[in-house]
Amino acid sequence: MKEKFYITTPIYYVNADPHIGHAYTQVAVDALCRYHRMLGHEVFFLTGSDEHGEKIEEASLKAGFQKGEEKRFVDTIVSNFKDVWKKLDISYDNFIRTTDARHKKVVQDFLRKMKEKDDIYQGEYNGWFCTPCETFWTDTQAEDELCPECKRPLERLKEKNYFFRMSKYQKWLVDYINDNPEFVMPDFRKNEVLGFLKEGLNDLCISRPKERMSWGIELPFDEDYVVYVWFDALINYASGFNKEHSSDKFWPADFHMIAKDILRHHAVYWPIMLKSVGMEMPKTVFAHGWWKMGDQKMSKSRGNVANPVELVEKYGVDALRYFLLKAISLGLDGSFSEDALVGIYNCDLANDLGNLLNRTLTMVEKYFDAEAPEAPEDPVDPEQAKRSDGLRDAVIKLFPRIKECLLTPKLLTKEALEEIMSVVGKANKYIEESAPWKYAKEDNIEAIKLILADLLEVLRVTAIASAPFIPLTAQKMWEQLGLSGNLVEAVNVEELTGEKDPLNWRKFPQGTKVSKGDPLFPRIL
Ligand code: ME8
Repeated sequence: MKEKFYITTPIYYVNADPHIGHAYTQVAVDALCRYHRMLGHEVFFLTGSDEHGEKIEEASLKAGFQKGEEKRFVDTIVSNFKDVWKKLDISYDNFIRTTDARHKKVVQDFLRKMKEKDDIYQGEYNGWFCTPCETFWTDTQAEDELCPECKRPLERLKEKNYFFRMSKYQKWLVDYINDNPEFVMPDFRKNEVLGFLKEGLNDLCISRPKERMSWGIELPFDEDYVVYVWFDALINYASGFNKEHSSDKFWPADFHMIAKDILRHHAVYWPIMLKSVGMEMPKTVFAHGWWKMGDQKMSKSRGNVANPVELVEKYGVDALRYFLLKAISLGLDGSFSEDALVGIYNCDLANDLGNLLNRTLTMVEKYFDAEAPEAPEDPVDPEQAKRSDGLRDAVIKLFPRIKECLLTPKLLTKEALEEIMSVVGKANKYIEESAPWKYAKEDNIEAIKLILADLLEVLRVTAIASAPFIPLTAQKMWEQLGLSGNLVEAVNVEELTGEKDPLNWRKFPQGTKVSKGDPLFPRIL
């Protein structure tokens, strides 16, 4: 049976268009999915939109829609989100909307089960609420009446509501997190969650009286209330995980990718909700860091955002994808600047990767009439043979290294790209040190054959290795190398995993006609 891999992104609030923070999560998950698909795994990639709650209701009114017309408002924003994901080449399998009828039914089923178990009761909520974060806070947490998360003013709420008995599960959750070290990643986030749990866990207010806020899913046991938006939203992972909605082979999720701002919801509320209804736990909740503008979090409601579509139009989709994944280690924060993007573009993509392809193919055209040469069997000269062996040693380690970076809950995407670029850098250095032009002057064609056979092999391996991250570029490389068909379909899984033949070397088909095209990444001046 094929190995399955079910991964999710947060479902984003559709109160404004996405910025590069959202693009970041999408691109990281997309790269990981593409890698798993190349390994032959059966992947299910779920993304979507979070459409209920006060924040959306407010945005709808602000955009000029009447009360009751929220669905029309969210429809416009959802279609913008889908357009942006298309421009970023995001290969999701399903886009769940919390206004979907099926989702509503699953949410109500969850609530019914919890109520039957006596995990839901009625009481009075008297505390603080942050509308931009859609989050409740206690008196001790709400220092100066400001949201501890976003530092904006809180609203005081005192009303009759329904509560979820989270406190009952506190000890269970602490034990679960301690017993499952890969449940919350990176490690330092796990400690944060355990620290939060130490403070004691309050029951969670999970309803809103309709007379105050009606844009939500009705409670199945009280028509005067709608469900708190987070309770509704988290259940998307259970309602949207199968295209046909008929089989549960993907459950539980292998990976919930989120950012650190919503860690508590995913590492505390969500597992307790699942425990309450008797469902299996997700394997890993991974919280990445924030993209900031200066020292402030980039945020839709603050409006201090960088627009991914404008960046794609200016620099190309793979330049943005590459930058997002290479600029910061997944898990840490980073400051966005267009200068940094241009810097990484020129250095890695134009000077190193694009240039390696271009100069290699130029030489294949010049010395071998564009036909890939065969490497000579006997060493041409000891120095050159040594250089060639050095390059081979770097190349054969590449796929195993990428596997170590990507098939771990540590998820080292930046480090995987560094591995690829290190091989590209070595190949460029190999050209400088081997100086094929000198061999040309000496008419030593065998030496040039060796150099170019090596370089073509590096480029073949590099194209495969970079396909999850920069898929369009990888395919363009493949085509310029003269390799036929779709790169992903041509990939040999055993080669990727190194299981049968760990020696990925000299697989480039000799005699292939290369066809140099436009530079992959023209230098930005
Ligand atoms: O929280 N840096 O939706 P949301 C990095 N609807 N990532 C960022 C980011 C930034 N500056 N800003 C946003 C919600 N993100 C809920 C989720 S899930 C059941 C419900 C990304 O629109 C990051 O993935 O505020 C973060 O977790 C998510 O967008 C929050 O999106």
